[in-house]
Amino acid sequence: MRLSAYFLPLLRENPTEAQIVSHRLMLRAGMVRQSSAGIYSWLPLGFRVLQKVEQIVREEQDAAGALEVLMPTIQPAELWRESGRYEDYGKEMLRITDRHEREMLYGPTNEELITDIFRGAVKSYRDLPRNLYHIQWKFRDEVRPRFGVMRGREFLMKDAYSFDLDAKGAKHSYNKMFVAYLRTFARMGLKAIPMRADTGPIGGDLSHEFIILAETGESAVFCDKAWLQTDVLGTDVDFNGDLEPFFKKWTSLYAATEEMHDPKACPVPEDQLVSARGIEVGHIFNFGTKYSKPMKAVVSGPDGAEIAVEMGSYGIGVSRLVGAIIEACHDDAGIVWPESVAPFKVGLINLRAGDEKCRTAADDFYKKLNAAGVEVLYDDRDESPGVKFSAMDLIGLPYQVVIGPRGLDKGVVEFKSRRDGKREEMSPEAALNRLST
Ligand code: 5CA
Repeated sequence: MRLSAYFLPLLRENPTEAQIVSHRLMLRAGMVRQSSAGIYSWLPLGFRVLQKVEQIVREEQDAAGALEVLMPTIQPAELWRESGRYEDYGKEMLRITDRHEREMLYGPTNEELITDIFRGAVKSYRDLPRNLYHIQWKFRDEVRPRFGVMRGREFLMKDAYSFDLDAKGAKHSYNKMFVAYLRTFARMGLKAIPMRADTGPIGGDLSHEFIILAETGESAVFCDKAWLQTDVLGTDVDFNGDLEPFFKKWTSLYAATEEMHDPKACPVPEDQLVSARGIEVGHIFNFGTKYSKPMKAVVSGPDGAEIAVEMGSYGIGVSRLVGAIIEACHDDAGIVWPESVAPFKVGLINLRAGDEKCRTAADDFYKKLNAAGVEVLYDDRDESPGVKFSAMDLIGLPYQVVIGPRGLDKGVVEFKSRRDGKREEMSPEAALNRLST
């Protein structure tokens, strides 16, 4: 992509409305713009990151055996009356009336709708277990939308729903998602710690939040100091095998959210306990028959008797993750994207757009990167080197290749790694090689 033809409205100054670094950087780097409180448009650069995050989430859900669907954003109120949550949800739910005076709502979550789909289609225990997920916009009329996409009113969520015949099967489904989450966040370069959590309006008794430690996090959390040195799971897993050992291993070290932490009953001695703040990027729930019973989502068991299915639901804050990754990955100059979610892998800078030799060399290098399938943002604008360098540092692509007249005379380009700032001179071929692997 040529920057001269791109839509990247960068801001020089820190926007005053942004209180935390990720919000500031997302606005300054031209990733998002607010349309009204807690509601954002995603501009080209931000949208690319959102899609990368979404794709990692999708691949790991698929690997764990979940099946992707797409449910609508607008749901009928009747379904929520069946589960009893229509009144419970209160002002957080955006209620809509259509032209026929039918009560509708913009979905804050999808337990009711998926249960309705399931009960209409599945009648026998032979069709279990199943896990269905979608990645769809949600609306919650939060009292205090803040911190940009971190606590939005409209936000993108991955929500999965599992259906099992019995509690044992449901725990296995829970474990699958638990392990898939560890892998998902690790792939984004994040350390997300699974913590025992309260179930709130979703319900149930077994629940974990996945928390990234960050000073700007909204949740107060407590964990064993050893977590700070513990790496999260990044290896391949056989999802059909026994996952209980994984679950046990990653829950053996103490970690709990404020609501679940009782200082008097805490098993960790005070000097070994970390009290910190964290960002909740995922939340999983096992709630048994809370929805299947009132909504009559039943199957016939092996002996013909009706059984209410055991359910769980599993959420990931896809749009929140974009902010969370920036909170974890930035420096004074701007964002430092992990390669897996970077909007482009490399920024190509032509130092002298007006110089024929530089332009030919940079155009040629750009063509070769494209041919090799390397995602590149090419700064071909007629701007000063300082402007180009600070723009590239701000948007945080993992690598930069700088082509200028002095280097060209020596037959070299400059290769810079954004993370450590290390610069090396090398031939264009060597730089191409480095980027193609
Ligand atoms: N039905 C369940 C699981 S699918 C559910 O809705 N869980 S949740 O309420 O915990 O939300 C799932 C995830 O969505 C959270 O872990 C969080 O990462 C994200 N999320 C929740 N509210 C917001 C919000 N206002 N803005 C951005 N992300 C949010």
